[in-house]
Amino acid sequence: MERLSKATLPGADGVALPPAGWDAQRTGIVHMGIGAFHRAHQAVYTQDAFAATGDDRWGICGVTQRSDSVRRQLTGQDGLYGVLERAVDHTGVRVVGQVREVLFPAEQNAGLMARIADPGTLIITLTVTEKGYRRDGAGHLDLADPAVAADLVGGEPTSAVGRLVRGLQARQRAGAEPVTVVCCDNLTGNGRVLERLVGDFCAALGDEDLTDWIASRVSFPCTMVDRITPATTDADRAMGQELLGLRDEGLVTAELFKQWVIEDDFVTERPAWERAGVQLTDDVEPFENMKLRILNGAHSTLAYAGALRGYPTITRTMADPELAELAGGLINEDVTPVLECPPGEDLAAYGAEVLKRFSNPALAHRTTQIAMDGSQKIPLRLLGTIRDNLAAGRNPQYAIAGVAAWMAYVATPEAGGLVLPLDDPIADRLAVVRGSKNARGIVEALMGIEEVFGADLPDNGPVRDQLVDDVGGLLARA
Ligand code: CS2
Repeated sequence: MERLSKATLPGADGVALPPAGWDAQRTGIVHMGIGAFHRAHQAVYTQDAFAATGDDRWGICGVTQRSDSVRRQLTGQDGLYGVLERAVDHTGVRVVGQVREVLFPAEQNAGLMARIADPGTLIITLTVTEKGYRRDGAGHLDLADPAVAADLVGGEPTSAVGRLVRGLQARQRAGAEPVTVVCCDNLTGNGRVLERLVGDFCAALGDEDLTDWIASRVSFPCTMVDRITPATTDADRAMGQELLGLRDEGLVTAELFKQWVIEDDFVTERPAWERAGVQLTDDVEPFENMKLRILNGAHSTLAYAGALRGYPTITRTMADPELAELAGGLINEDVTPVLECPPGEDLAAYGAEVLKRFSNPALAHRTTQIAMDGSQKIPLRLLGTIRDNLAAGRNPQYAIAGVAAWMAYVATPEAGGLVLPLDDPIADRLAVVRGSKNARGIVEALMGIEEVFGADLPDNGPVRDQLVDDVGGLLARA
């Protein structure tokens, strides 16, 4: 079968094509971490803004992190790929042509530095995952991390923050104009977090000129990003092929829903993203907390609890009434009562919609995919809810059950025929409880990890006791 490309661009039913002129766009955005999420989210919004305005300055230069697979997938297709959109009553493909270039920094570091320094580049966006920021327990850049330490010495950078700062340094030296850096990862106050890490890197370099240049010429707006984008399966690829009539090696799969809220803090021009449905606001934090605590909190809880019952997907987990009730209880009893409602949102409706999205039978979102990197996700997704409830004199039993599910998952190598991989940046430290059946021992060992639980929670007897009960119950069943 022929491959998707400019020459073979299809016109089949159910396939939406990129707007005319897609391939003549200039590059105005550098995106670090070009995985499936970026291609299904920011790239789609940017293409829609191009379709609405004809402003052709916002082609994307995608930067891979560790492997060159996305470069291989897209360069053989003139940058084109399909987004397979799947809902109960809708299946369609949108072809995206917004990514005009893909760089693999391990081989093209000079190209990346030049791209960031280029005056045509006005925006740098990032999706490098929670762990990609390499923070220490206090939220600062982990200077002891080997990649960070090496990036500070010099040579070709390999960490996300190292690449970004070395690129900004090249931009400063080239005398280029300001640039806006937009963090699109699921972190509370993501823009502030990244700004601080960049500051830490510059301070460690001892480069005061660069620090001053960044303070006066770079802004770091916060964002909330949302679209469920499971890893593409063989069935998705077969469906994409059928709809396109072509082979697409870059196909990504997503739900129809998408949301992007951006703090309106740009020191440069930007695409007219609001024409594509992006919400620009002065304060993103309430949106971020809503999304992290309701959607991601329930997602992680379902992933661990579902995997412990041998369920491979979130949809299968939601079909178990006990676990659907656990997610509903978390959202309605623990999260929303202590959450600030963002302007224009309705928390109850948002929560109900999230549960519906999780039940989408057309998506096969693997529980073990969401289970990855729990030590990085649990604090943002569940522990804030626990702390806010305790401060309000409430007992967050569902959020505690979610944390217990993570702990039981960490201790359980296999459940109901499903292998539960321990994929986490601190896997070696978590592994001490792997295979243990001693609930109290597991809870005490894991609660002792300060960068996850802080100094306050391990001292909370009632929380610890409930965790021990819950973990014991889960292990007895698994
Ligand atoms: C998921 C998220 O993998 C995970 O941890 O919870 O990727 C989730 O699908 C997205 O944040 C949805 O916007």
